[in-house]
Amino acid sequence: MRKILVTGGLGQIGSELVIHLRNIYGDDNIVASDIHKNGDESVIYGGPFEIVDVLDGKKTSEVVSKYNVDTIIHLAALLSAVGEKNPARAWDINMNGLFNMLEISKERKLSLFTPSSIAAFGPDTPADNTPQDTIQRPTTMYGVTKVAGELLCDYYFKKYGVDTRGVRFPGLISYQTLPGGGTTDYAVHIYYDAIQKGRYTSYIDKGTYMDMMYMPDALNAISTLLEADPSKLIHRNAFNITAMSFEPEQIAAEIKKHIPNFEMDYNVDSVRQSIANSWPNSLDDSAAREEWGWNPKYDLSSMTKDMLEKLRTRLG
Ligand code: AKB
Repeated sequence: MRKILVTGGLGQIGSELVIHLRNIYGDDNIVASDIHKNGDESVIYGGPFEIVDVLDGKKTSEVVSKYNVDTIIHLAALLSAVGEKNPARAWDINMNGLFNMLEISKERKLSLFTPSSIAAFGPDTPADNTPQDTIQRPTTMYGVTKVAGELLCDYYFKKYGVDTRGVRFPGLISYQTLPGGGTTDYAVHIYYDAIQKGRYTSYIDKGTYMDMMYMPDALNAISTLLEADPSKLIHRNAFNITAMSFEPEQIAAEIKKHIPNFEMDYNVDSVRQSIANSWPNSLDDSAAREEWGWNPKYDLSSMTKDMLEKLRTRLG
């Protein structure tokens, strides 16, 4: 049975991934961690939890040793929009945090999963059906750290045999924990505002397509790739994966099917719009499908139905 340390365990992905992994591997085998606690009643604290700053390699290594961890899932990172506000901090956390996790993995012979992103692509990348192996010249600091991270993970695999694996996540949509500081966050906020206000002002412009995915598919992607047969993996860092691609008008139209009075207008944010413009419209995820059986369950329609139901229950 694996013993997994999850960094960024209270973030948008981490808070749901920890529960998903505890259901698979057992509560005691998943050590959640984050830089600080966040809400005393969090269900995460039902199993092992440690305060871990990924910039502190020594402390992280002690936690790995304390729990006999054999796998790190490294999620702690700054996202695209917040990274543009503070590029130096994005570089520090995203690169030095990952470097520390790779060094610990090398020394202690651990496996390491860390996500890359559609942000690893840039304006020179073919925007439609973006291939697995293609031009990667991103124009955000977040994207730069994601490409460098992919290369670094490949380096540790080839040079030291560290079992590194990763996916390029699109925008992730979920109802438990809000994302913090991304460009794709509009596709989460729109559901909250639809229920609470019946209207939404989009900071992403009409006609801007980006890849997206519902959180249950993202969680399955991580647990499936983690257990995938290594002999079948031609790629490792990192696989294109996607579940849907849409623009704001399409998500609004889907919400209107459930909330007929819902209305949307636009107040475009130039920073996040230019980031979105530099990213692909839709990814080709055939390598992930072929090499480890990637097969998402949710499309825009089934996701919208589930999101609205779950959020109505949560928000009352
Ligand atoms: C962001 O918008 O920064 C993230 C991502 C696509 O990596 N959601």
